[in-house]
This record gives sequence, structure tokens and C-alpha cells, in this order.
Amino acid sequence: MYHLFLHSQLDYRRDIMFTAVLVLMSVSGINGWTDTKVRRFRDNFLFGAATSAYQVEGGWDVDDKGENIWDRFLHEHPGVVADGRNGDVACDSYHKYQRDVEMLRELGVDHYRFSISWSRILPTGFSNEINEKGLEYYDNLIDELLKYDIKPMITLFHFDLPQTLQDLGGWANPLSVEWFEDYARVVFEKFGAKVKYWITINQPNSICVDGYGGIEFAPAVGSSGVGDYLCIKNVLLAHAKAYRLYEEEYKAKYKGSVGISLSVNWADSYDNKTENIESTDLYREFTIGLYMNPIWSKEGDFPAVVKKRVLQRSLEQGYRKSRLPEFSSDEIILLKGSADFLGANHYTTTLVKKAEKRFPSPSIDDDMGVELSQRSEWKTSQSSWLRSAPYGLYKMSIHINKVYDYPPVFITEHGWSTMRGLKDSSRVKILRDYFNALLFAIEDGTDVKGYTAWSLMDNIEWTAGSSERFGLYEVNFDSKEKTRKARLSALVYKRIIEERIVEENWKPDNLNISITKRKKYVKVEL
Ligand code: PNW
Repeated sequence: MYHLFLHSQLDYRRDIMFTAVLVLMSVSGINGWTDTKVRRFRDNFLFGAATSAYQVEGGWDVDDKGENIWDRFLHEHPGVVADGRNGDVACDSYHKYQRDVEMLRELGVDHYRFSISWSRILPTGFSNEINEKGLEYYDNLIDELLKYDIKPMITLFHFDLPQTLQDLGGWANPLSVEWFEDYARVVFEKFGAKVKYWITINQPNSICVDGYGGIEFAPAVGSSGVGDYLCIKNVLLAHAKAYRLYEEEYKAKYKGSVGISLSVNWADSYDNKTENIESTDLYREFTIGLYMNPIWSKEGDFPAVVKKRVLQRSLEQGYRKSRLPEFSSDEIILLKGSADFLGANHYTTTLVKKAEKRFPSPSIDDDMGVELSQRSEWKTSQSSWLRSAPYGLYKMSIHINKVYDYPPVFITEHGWSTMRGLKDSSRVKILRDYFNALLFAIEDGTDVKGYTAWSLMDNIEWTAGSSERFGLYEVNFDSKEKTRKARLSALVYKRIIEERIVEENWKPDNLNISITKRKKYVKVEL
């Protein structure tokens, strides 16, 4: 068994056997790993925690903040939120950021990933009017982090577009590319000297597929199979423009790095039938390739199979050209290589089968023609879409290495949802299992710079409100103070950060957490 785990980068057989071992282990419920080697996270591996502006800040209309699409969506449709709780107050981090930084110090993390609310600093959406009070909030937060040697990692856009810009079509309008670049310039100008890790945009697939194609996410446009593709093109170009802006005007001076966070869940074929294996390849191109190919592939552009498929369906449906818009040759060049690292948001794995039924058209579902499921043996969370399959993190990493030639990766999100309660043993198990899979991925050559837990604390889980809790800290939303308390997983995470290894049986004596001195680690060069 143990030769299986010897270091080799491209041993595909090993990859398959590894998967088989993990599947067997997860199916049979065996805990732990079959070899005895202790794998360590190297000293300069960065551990962090993440949140996003709408989900934690609150203060939705204070100090001249402008309205954004999530404010509007949940005010106009309160019924869409599972428990009716929206982001008006959320965790009140707008007023409680010092407590947030205290929690980060308790955990002993190296970095904090948070996002800036565009309409808080540019209330009109444009850079004609800069809200100093909004800037001051982020400046205070950044200074508080730096005071304790915690690196800020800023996401410029995490779903909350200014409503003024949505009124002009939002991400479906090609001018959104310029609007975003202007906004990015304001932020780089103000915070470039203090912040070295930047993420332009979080999860284009959620923004576009759920918000423009579907109606489950703000702005709920519902332009299925058309608006989603327009949005994807513009969001990717907006990312690239912001990347080039930093590269040309700030990089030499500030030496920071800029990436984009993509949803990179894994997808496996339901079984060994050729048609299902082919459908799985296609599904990966639609969910990973569509976003990665323009930036990381040698030839650039959307994946050829996706272009072919959407064109074919579009013509059959009577469109004169493909519903997937084209990139010009200049745009292809602009996008190629426009990231210093891949921000990987990885949560779960799905199984793919060729669809027997037809989907309403036009739609991405119809273009892909696949049916999705998950194994019933995989442990369930509080979110319907989220089951635990740690081997998927390993397989996703190997896939990306093979197809995109070992890009530098930062895990910018990974997490697990529970109900209320401090004894979150399911989250502890998932953390350990996924860390083990990550250590294997690193051993097999994946260039992972760091890991960011989603989330530092319970927050507004979009339309799930506070019914699905992702926090290492529990938040009491009913209290005026929005009191935060460490969960068991917070203590386990702290221990992993300290020891750099995963100890299957470690338990704290109690749930008290306190600030301890952090070791000094070597600076990471991305
Ligand atoms: C991410 N999926 O969304 C978002 O970036 C966060 O804002 C969110 O709170 C967090 O994950 C938890 O949901 C996702 O279906 C939404 O696999 C859906 C999926 C993954 C991530």
C-alpha cells in the first residue's frame, strides 16, 4: 500500500488508486489514512479565514453608503430568505471590526480575506463621488490587522453591485468592465501600499449563472442561456482590466499579487459508461474551463468544446449566432495570463450523468445536457448542495495541474455548514479530512500557497439567511451585540495552525480560546 504514497507528480495510476482508496475509506467510514507518514504544512504556508462585506458588515445605509443589489433584492423580496434575516445589520462588523480582528488573533491566522462594498466607497457606483467615511472603515480595519501582523487579503467584488449600475444593466452591460476598472483604481490608489494580496472578483459563476441566468441570486434577471453568458464575458474582462491596471501602475511599487476566486468544485462521472465520462468532461469545461481557460490556457479564450456546443444549440434554436459572446483577439490577449494565482473556492463534489430529460431552453443546463447527483454515503451538511467528499479536493488539484500546468493556488474558500451550536464535530471532521487531502495534493506537486477557511464567523448566507451556519465562531444574531463565540472547530483550526499537522484525536479541554503568541514565518513570494 505504502509505495502508493511515494512522491511522483504525474503518476496517473497512482491518482486513480488514491481515489479508490479515498472512496473506499469514505464509503466504509474508515477514519484516518493508510500510511503512517506525518505530513506537515511548511512554515510559510498561510492559514486564514474569510468573510464578505454584505454577509457580515451590516450598516447598510449608514455614513452615506449607497444601495447595492443585495440590499434591494432582500428588501423587495423578504420572502426569499429562509429565515427572513437579511444583511441590514448582519454581524454588525461595520461597528465590531475590532472584535473580528481579536478573533483572528485568537485563531492565530496569517491572513484575513474580506471584501470591500463597492457602494460603500462609491455611493453612485462611479468614481465621481468618493465616500471618505466608507474608506475610513476599511482603513481602520486594515490598520487593525497590520497592527497584529495579519495580512489583509481584499476581494474587490463579492456579489454586491451598486444598484445604480444594475439599473444600467449591471454585468450584462459591456461598460461594466470600465466601471469596475475605475472602482479598482480608487481602491488600489488608497490601499495599495498596505495590502499585498488582491482578489478581483469572487465566483463569476454565482454572479452570472445564479444572478443573471437564474432568479435565485440578486439581481435575479432570469435571462437563462443569454444573460448568464453576457455576464461571464464582461466579468472576466473586468477582472483582466483590473489585473492589468495593477500590473502597469502599482505592481513595481507595491509588489503585491492579484488573483481571481473561482468555484472549483470537483465533478466525477456517475459510473464508467463512456457517455457519462464524456458528459463529465463537458461539465468540467462548462464549470471550470469556461472561467479558467481564458486566463490559464496556452491558447486563451473560452474552451473550444463549450463554444462548439453553445453555437450548435443556438443555431438549432433559431439564433443567428452563438448565445456565448466571442472575445476579440485583443481581449484574448488581455485575459491570457491575467492572474498571479488561482483563488480556489472548493466545497464539494458532484456526480455527472448524461441527461435523459430535456431542460427548458435556452439555458446552460440545456447546453450541457447533464444530470447531477451526489453519493448518498457522503456526509450531509446544513446546505442541500454541500456533502463531504475530500478526495474531490485532491482530484480537482491534479486536474488543474494537468490541464493548466501547475498554477499557483490559494484556497480562498472552503467550509462546512451546520446549525447553531458550539460543538461542531462535523466541521472538525471535514476540516481534518480536507486538510489531509490538501496535504496529498501538495505532496503531488500542487503549488498551494495558503488556505482560507469560510468562514471566520456565521453570517448572512445569502437567501439562506442565518439558517446555514459556516462560522468557526458562532454569532448570536438575536443579541444586540451580535456576540461571537468560538466553536470547537476554531480551537482545532488554531491547533493545526500551531502544529502544522493534522492530529486526528486532539481535543481541547474546554471551549475557551485565547490569544497566544504566533510563530514568525517566512514571507511567501507568490
Ligand atoms: C460561496 N456550490 O458560495 C460564496 O463565495 C460565499 O459568499 C458563501 O457564503 C459560501 O460559498 C457558502 O455558500 C458558494 O453550490 C455557493 O457549490 C454555492 C456553492 C459553492 C459556493
